[in-house]
Formats: sequence, structure tokens, C-alpha cells
Amino acid sequence: MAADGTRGGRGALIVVEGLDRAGKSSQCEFLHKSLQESGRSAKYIRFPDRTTAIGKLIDSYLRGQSQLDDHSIHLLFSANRWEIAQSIESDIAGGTNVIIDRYSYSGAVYSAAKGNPSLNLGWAWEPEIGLPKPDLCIFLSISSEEAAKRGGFGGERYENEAMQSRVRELFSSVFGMQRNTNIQTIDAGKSFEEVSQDISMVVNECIARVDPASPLGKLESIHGL
Ligand code: FDM
Ligand code: MG
Repeated sequence: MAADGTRGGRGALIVVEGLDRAGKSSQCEFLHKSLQESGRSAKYIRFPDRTTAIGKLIDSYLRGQSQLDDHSIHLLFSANRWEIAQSIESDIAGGTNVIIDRYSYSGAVYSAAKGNPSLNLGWAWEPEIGLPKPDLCIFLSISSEEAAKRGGFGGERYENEAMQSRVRELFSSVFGMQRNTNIQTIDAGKSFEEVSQDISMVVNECIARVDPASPLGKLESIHGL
């Protein structure tokens, strides 16, 4: 059985991006379950994948247990995607829909948001070029007011107001510059049910649209970055 419940064909690569507290993980889990319940093959992965050797370095950095140069940690986040890229490609080729919680967009935007003068968005995007390209990228958009209502920040690095508001601006610039990528912005300030319905609509459209004959694309450079 293929991704859409028919024979043959490849799966769709669906990325979910957004700020902390936008509800990415709960929506991804729900989407994963609903795809499986509708008889489709689906897998859910998240970045950073903290289980690999590289992921453990990232985890320790995020928890504030280690210090790393901004460029070094940036490249580790990217390497953490590259080490899983092949398995994503083979899942997709085998007909499984892959849902990814955070991807290269978070990678570029969070690093660039630190304001290091030698680490701008353009530099940050470079190591992402060539990774599997999403067939759909859902941006769960949430206002700072709504995010604040959802409770305080956790204790990890980047979980503070100044960083989040820079991240918000940079997500808009990056998504505004994307030309050949299917980006769908969804208002994540609505109820869980409403958001999951909006997600399900764009995901079903995407799965129906994925051309079984055309292979998964690769991320390209972003013009104007
Ligand atoms: N993050 C995540 C990055 O800085 N770069 C990346 O490439 C990725 C995938 O890691 F603050 C940041 C975003 C967030 C933190 O992610 C951990 P979760 O999803 O909040 O656990
Ligand atoms: Mg977080």
C-alpha cells in the first residue's frame, strides 16, 4: 500500500514549523495518528533528534550544560538532519508519509536570531542545501500575546522573549522569500480542534497532489537571503 492508500507512489514529506508553544508537537502527534487511522503509512520524527551522538551534544547545549561556538552548534543541528536524511528519503520512496517537527527553517532562523554578526541567515542556510525538500511546510503562527497565555517558558536556551521575537521576525522573512516551496501559514492561536482541521486539509491536499512519478526534491539556495 502506498501513502494515499493506493498501490505504488511515494510518500509526502511534511514539515511543521513554528515558535515554541505554537503546539507543533501535539499537532504532529495528532496528524500522525489520524494518517495512520485512515490507513496511510506515516512516520513522525522531530529535530533535533536528541538520541544520536550528535543529538546528545545538541541536547546538552540546549540544557545549558555545555557551551559551544554559535557556528559549531549551528553545524551540529544541520549535521543532525544530514545523518537522518537518507532514511527519510528511503521512507518516502517506500510510500511512507513523513511528518517532521522542526526542520531547516528552525535551523536557520534560531541561529541567525542570536545576532552574531558572522552568522546571518544566508550563512545559516548554506549547510541545509541538498537536504530533502518538503512537499509541504506548515508554519504554525502564533502571536506573542497568545503564546504568553499558554504559560511560561521552559528552562532551555532560546526560551526567552527577546529570542522568540527575533525568531518570529526571521521566520516571516524566510517564508516570505520562498518561491518554489509550498508554505502554508496556519493560525495556531485557534482551538486545538480548529488547528488540526486546518492542518488536515492542507496535508490531504498535499498528499493528493504529490506526483508518484516525481521524486522528492532537494532544498535549494534561497534567493535574496
Ligand atoms: N533549534 C532547533 C535550533 O536552534 N536549530 C535547529 O536546527 C532546530 C531543529 O532547538 F529552541 C532550536 C529550537 C528550539 C530548540 O527544539 C529545541 P524543541 O522543538 O523546542 O525541542
Ligand atoms: Mg522548545
